[in-house]
Amino acid sequence: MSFRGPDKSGQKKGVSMSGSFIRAAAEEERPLFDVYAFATPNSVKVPIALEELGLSYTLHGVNVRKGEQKTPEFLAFNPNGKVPILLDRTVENGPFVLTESAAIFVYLDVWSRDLVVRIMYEP
Ligand SMILES: N[C@@H](CCC(=O)N[C@@H](CS)C(=O)NCC(=O)O)C(=O)O
Repeated sequence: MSFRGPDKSGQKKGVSMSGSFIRAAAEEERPLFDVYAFATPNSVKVPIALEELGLSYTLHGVNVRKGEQKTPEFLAFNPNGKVPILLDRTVENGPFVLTESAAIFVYLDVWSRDLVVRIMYEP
């Protein structure tokens, strides 16, 4: 399951990967992804996958024992109120928000396969 987080900018919506954004992020050492997670297997496997793929990310702790997954800020990204979630910051008009660890894995697999093509051939 995936969905877009709230868009308060009024910008046109649409999912479009950007090679130039990825190059700029790399040059400025800006992480490509944000991961919201807790110390559970479903959560931890997401940063493990990102490490294995060599993709940069910022890890945000969400303490599900304290109910931090039910705050309005978190629910704006995942109304299901569960971790992990992944925010892809390389998407124009993003971030693109993904939930469900298995869906995140499939997304990262496709994303990393397309990476070289996007960087080499997209403006
Ligand atoms: N099938 C989901 C399970 C997600 C899930 O159940 N996350 C738990 C932690 S492992 C959670 O956020 N629990 C808090 C709650 O349900 O309130 C996945 O693989 O991502």
